[in-house]
Amino acid sequence: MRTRWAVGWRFWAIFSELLLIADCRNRVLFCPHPQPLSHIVGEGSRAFPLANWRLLPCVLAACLLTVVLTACQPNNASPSPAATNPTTPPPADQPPPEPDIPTFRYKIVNTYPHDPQAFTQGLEFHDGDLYEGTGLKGKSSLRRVELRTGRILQIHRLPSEYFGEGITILGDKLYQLTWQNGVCFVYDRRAFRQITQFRYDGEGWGLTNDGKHLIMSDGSEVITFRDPDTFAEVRRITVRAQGKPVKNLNELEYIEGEIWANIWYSDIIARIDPSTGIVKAWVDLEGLPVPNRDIEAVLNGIAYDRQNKRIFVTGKNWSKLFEIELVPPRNAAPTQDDATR
Ligand SMILES: [Ca+2]
Repeated sequence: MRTRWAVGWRFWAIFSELLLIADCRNRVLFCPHPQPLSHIVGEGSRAFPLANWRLLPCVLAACLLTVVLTACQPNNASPSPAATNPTTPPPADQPPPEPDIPTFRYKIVNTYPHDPQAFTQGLEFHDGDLYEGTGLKGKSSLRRVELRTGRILQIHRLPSEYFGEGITILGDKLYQLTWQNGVCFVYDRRAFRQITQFRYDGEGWGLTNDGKHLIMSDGSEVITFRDPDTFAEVRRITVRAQGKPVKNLNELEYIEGEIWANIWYSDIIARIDPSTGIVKAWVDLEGLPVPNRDIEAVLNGIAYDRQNKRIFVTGKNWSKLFEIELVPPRNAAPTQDDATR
């Protein structure tokens, strides 16, 4: 605004000077322009404005020019507030693009027998034995199994209305989800005696723990962390790979700071960052030698022996259970898998 006034004032000064020049040429008094100004104001001018109407077009042109230039003058001297104090926030920091997700393969280290009648929904290794939860109404159970022989050492059968799902051991307690019954049973780990039970909304699929919280899947891309004393949800993550949700997360295992999750109806395990939900790697178990495998006999069991860093996998009604080592993809950077091989 100040610049516009300055421009207007400048042209008003020129206009006034023209008046003065005209007056000078007529009165020759106090004239600041000793040279002839006929080229500016014209020959034979007289006292302006009333004395010399021939100067009128020039004056009007000067006024018009003043208005036009004032209107068009860029207001450089008074930058808009937006220029000095931008109200538009800078672009939010974009998360760095996720690198390509490496896919690990596997090597079979050992093969063990597995009950082909076990519709496996949960698997865990603890103190030298396997613990297994099985599903289907009327066939659901909780088992302790000898690894080497596959022999059932201890079993608790669920009432026929319950469809058993994932299991996990935390402290002296063993937790078992149900699929659509909305009930989590809590047992004494040694006696398989029920201590209590919790209710929850939605479906129960996989269960594991990080030593502090229960970690639960429900078939979606969401994993919830729950208080082991109340089963209340503490936090949740949404599992994504390259920005896209990964659904059908099923049986879970917590391995060296990662959540491993079977993806239902596939031979793929997602290795998930528990703080962000981002899939850090895949494990492709295609080709495991499972005889008589029908469409429902999907991969659905991961167990980890923390003391000896052994990984076990099996599936629904599989007659075998495999101990595997991971085989990294070519050019893969060294990872913690070196510790689990
Ligand atoms: Ca497991």
